[in-house]
Amino acid sequence: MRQDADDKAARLKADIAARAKALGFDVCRVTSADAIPLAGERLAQFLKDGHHATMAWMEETAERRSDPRALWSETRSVIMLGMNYAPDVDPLAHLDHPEQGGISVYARHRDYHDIIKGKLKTLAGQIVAQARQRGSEEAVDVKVFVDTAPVMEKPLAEAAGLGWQGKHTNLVSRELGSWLFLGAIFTTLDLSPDEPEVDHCGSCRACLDACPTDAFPQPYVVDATRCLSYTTIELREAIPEPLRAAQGDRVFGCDVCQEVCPWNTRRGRRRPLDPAGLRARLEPRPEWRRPALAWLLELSEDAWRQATRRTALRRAKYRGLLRNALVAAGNSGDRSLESLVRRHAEGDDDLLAEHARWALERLEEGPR
Ligand code: B12
Ligand code: SF4
Ligand code: SF4
Repeated sequence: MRQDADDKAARLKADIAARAKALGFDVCRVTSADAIPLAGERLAQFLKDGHHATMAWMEETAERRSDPRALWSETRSVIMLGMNYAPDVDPLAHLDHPEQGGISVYARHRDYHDIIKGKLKTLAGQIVAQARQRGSEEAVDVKVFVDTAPVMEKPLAEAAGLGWQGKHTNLVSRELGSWLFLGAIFTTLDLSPDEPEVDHCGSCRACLDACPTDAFPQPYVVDATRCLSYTTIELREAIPEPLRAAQGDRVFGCDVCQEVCPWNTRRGRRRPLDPAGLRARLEPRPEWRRPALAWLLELSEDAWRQATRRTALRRAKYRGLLRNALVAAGNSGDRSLESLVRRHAEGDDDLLAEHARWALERLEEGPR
């Protein structure tokens, strides 16, 4: 009897994994709802240290974020999914083109939230339908999450064995590296948990040493107040002056700690071909591979709205992108940008004018 039940459970899990694969996920594993006992404590310390900067929503949702059962008390199992988005070109190739803006790999194509959420919903629907077909006595319920919900996706993914949280805090998979979007399905189903992954960073500290702003107060902890991903995407105010030079050419997000990680570079990782046409959906939009700073500095709000339609780039807002482009222009050493920068220095937006004045001074200092 017991053997029968175990066989059934194993078949169910294998079926979910096969469906996930068919939908374009590269990895799908399971953990239990109580699998991250340390995460809440560590989140509390992160918040206490002010590492969340102005992201007040992290503090407001801390309790629900710390434990899947606090978010949804009926959760029994958590299905964690990963989708590889490795760039198709060397992400470090941009270093020779300071007149162009750097856009993080994750934001160059259609918004991953939409792509992954759609696929999670499809998979969740299939799981419920399958349970019904099996004549499950209890109704099976599911909830899907990607990024924006109060869910600690990285610790859950580590517990499910998708990878481990590297010293840069991102989840690294031995097979796929860290260019991996994460998504979660919480369910009332009792699924047997997979083995967690262990840390494979060893003595490496490449990400810690390469961070341009020294944003790691200690390995495995990021201080968002110093992280360029935060300052260029989440921060709505002025970019702190001491971080501006270190921003380099970046106008949206930062990938340095991932670019240098040997688990991404050693084996020339590429996105595996997938059966669900994902490759086309994750194809970078040409205008966002390496946008010219001159183009960005002239972009009207309407043109920005058009160009960022259905991309994650919207998160920085129009003004944020211009602010970032002004900093990158200041760092470019390209004096042909001066007249465009000056227009912003003379404009009515105080935030942009101040960044433009900084950029002009930096350009006037000449080549570095
Ligand atoms: C808030 C947030 C940010 C913030 C804060 C970053 C951070 N590290 O927390 C900012 C805006 C800076 C950010 C940046 C980025 N983000 Co972000 N972000 C999130 C979000 C919404 C929540 C993360 C969170 O809970 N942070 C709170 C801290 C406390 O949690 P934590 O990082 O897991 O911290 C753990 C460690 O510090 C560890 N720890 C603490 N002390 C110690 C000590 C030891 C010894 C050990 C072993 C561990 C340890 O314990 C903590 C809990 O487990 C998640 C989505 C989600 N809902 O989970 C996406 C997410 C983490 N982001 C993602 C991405 C892609 C990025 C960027 C790469 C984007 C970019 N290119 O610009 C950068 C990477 C920067 C970096 N090095 O982290 C992906 C990561 C995918 C992956 N493979 O891991 C996620 C999962 C979104 C997604 N669904 O795909 N992000
Ligand atoms: S994303 Fe960039 S700034 Fe942020 S921690 Fe990584 S290397 Fe540092
Ligand atoms: S660069 Fe090194 S220390 Fe950082 S996550 Fe990768 S393996 Fe770990």
